[in-house]
Amino acid sequence: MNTFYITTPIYYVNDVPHIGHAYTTIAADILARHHRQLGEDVFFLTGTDEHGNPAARAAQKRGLTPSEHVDEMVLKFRELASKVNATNDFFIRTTDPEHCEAVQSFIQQLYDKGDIYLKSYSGLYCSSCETFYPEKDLLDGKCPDHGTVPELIEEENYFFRLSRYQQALLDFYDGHPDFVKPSTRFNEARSFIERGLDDVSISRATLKWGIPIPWDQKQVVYVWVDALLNYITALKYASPENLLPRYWPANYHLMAKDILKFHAVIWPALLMASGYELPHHLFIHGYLLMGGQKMSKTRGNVLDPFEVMDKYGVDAFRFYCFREVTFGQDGVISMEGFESRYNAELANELGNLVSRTVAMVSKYCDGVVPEPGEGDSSRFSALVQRLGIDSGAALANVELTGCLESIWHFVRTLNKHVEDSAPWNLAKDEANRTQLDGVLYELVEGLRICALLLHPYMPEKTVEILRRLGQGHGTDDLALENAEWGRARPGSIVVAGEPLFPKLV
Ligand code: ME8
Repeated sequence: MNTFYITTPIYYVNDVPHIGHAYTTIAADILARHHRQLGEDVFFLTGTDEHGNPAARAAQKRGLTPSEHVDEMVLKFRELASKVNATNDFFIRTTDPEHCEAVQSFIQQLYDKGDIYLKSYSGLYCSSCETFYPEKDLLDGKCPDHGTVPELIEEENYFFRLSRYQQALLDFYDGHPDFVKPSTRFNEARSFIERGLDDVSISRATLKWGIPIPWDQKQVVYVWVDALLNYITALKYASPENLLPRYWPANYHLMAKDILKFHAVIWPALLMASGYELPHHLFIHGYLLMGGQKMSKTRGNVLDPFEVMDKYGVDAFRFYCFREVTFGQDGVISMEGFESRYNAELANELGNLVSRTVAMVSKYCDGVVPEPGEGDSSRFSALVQRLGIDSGAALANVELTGCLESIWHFVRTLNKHVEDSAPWNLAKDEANRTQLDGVLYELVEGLRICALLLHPYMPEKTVEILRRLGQGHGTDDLALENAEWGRARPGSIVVAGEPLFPKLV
């Protein structure tokens, strides 16, 4: 059986989660659900990055110990994952003792091998990014990401011989042109490596809140090394079985471009140094913007995902995020945009089509899904075959918006079919019976297929659509191999109900 291992970044717990975190988690969940529908053995990992400066500072501000602070904050991140209906197989915390031990043994191995050495260092450090910046990379002397002035830090640190892996990284990039997607990000990462790699500090001497360096307890492991390793350590203790041989290398690490460099340069070098295979792909998505600026905790322009989901429903939120902004690009989201798409597409085009279909089967067929009758099956069969190919290819390439676009095209085709065939006119004359049955079957069958394809995006509403259409909605029924024309069960009973997406006024 094919395996599919997908990860989100592990999120910082210096503040409560925001929509950007929900976005990446939902994207990973869509892919995890899709690969499960393909019958693959999926492992989906998310979690929290709990060590380092920002968490320690946030704790201090609140008059708590770092431990107390992170134990409280992690609840919000777990709540977010469950609120967005994420089907993650494990939730890693970098404060898990198993993770800490695995990190220590990983870096001990690199130290023993001579890939880590001690050096005095001074540099400009942005403690929000947890990274040193060469002066040339600053904008007006400020961090390009946070707009804050970095501090000058001088200390004796352990360094990882990143420079040693420059050529191996370039060779790897050349042999794996789809390692980083989209390709613009690949080029960005490759040219960064090509410009030359300096060794990187992998420990902090002034910070206490971290994993102690095993051979020098006065220092802690640099939070980024601690964090990146989660993708491997989690597999070792997520279950009693060591899952590493089963799922590593990861198929996709998802993230936004803010953390590309760590994943595209330091992570593969660390893996090479320790003899692990490299992940198959990194997929770098864009930023969700509100009013033209990246949302971030430091800037304070965040939108509360809990509030949005409470007000509009989880599935509508999941749908909107990937419908509105092309996955991979930056895009603006807004309440106005949400409400107009919700009404036009979810309430009218999808919800109303389900209601009308159920109402017509109730009225003209006593609620029983008719036999295919005399209809337009060959046209629909061809359309659905094409749709299956297009939507599958899009998701294989992580084009979450492209896939949704092709499904929505079909939703519109079905709406047009209702208008063109006008079942209410056919019903006026019993002579049109088989034709009427054909149209109603096509609507039920078309919607059943839409529900299967939309399932990763809207897991709850699509199950409800199948239930209303009298169609199977268990795990086996949701398998993508059933997204083939002609598998709807005639003779089953449709169920009327409240509007699936009540119109917003
Ligand atoms: O960077 N739009 O954690 P973090 C889209 N702990 N996605 C966004 C976003 C936005 N406006 N804002 C955040 C860290 N994200 C490290 C990661 S991984 C080994 C360690 C998402 O809490 C996006 O996935 O700052 C981004 O890469 C991530 O949250 C950063 O989360």
